[in-house]
Amino acid sequence: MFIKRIRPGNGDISENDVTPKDVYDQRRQIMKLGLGFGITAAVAGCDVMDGTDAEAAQVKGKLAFKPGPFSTSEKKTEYDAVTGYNNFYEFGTDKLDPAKYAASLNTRPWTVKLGGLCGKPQTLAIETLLKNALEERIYRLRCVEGWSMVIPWVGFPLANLIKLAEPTSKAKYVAFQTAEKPKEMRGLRSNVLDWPYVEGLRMDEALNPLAFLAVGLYGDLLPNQNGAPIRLVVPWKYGFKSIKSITDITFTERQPPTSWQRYGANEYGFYSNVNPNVDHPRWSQATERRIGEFRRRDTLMFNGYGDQVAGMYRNMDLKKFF
Ligand SMILES: Nc1nc2c(c(=O)[nH]1)N[C@H]1C(S)=C(S)[C@@H](COP(=O)(O)O)O[C@H]1N2
Ligand SMILES: [Mo]
Repeated sequence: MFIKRIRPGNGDISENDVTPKDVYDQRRQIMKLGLGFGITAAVAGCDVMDGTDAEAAQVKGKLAFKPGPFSTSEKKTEYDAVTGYNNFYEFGTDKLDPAKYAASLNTRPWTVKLGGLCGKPQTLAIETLLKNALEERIYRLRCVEGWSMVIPWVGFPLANLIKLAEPTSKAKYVAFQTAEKPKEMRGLRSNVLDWPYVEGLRMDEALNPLAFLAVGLYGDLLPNQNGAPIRLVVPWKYGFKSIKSITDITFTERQPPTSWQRYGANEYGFYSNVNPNVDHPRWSQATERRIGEFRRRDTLMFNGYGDQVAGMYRNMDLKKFF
């Protein structure tokens, strides 16, 4: 059986015999997530970890540091820049605000609720999700303001989580929501955006192996300013699609609203694919500044991930669906 193969040492006694039902169910969820995860890791030539205990031990200290299947060998952005220059409007609109103020967010306890059009709606504890984050993937994260970074994320494919919930055939989109905690998020006093922050992907985008949930960076847990305890990363889209501090993932039939579309639909579309040929109404998107570098670089179509993602947009006019 597959699960036994990736979990050597699993005895013949069913865990069901010795474990209370709720703990057993939670462990089964861990194993299911771990199974999908193990397959991805195996493709990358990594060893496959035990589904539970070894991972739990690792999460306490450093998260595993393994290159994932889509890692780049580009020079990484300095840790201090990755964690000191951020956008997270729940803590203010200045790029230095999140590092200053995000410590007030309490990320334990934390759950992520999977719901909407799916056969297995469920709420997962953050601990369950952390135990499955054994893969390092280094991606460029592009932001609409024309800056980019190379970040050694720790995370796992979003598809693994989606498959757990078994979305129905009616589910065409995935909606994401950030925590809304006014006492812990000083930025919520301002109405610069509608709260909570929301985002969305089409189902095929969400299932693309490049889309992932990050729980750490540089081998450690995510700092709050980078979206602790769990955030989305969509490497071929502008930075704002990568929603932080997620509490809800909901499967929908209709295209869900996004915070930046609500802010200005003529400026920010639903798709927001990195596209040097489609300018933002107020600025060119042809070049970007890699944080830590002086000279601007040409921005690459789909942030350089065209081989993985261009097929999803083959019949779409990307000037119209921007
Ligand atoms: N909840 C939430 N998620 C968010 C944002 C935000 O303000 N709130 N900002 C977005 C924008 S505009 C960018 S560019 C990226 C920045 O991610 P980083 O700070 O990890 O580089 O987060 C995105 N996710
Ligand atoms: Mo952004």
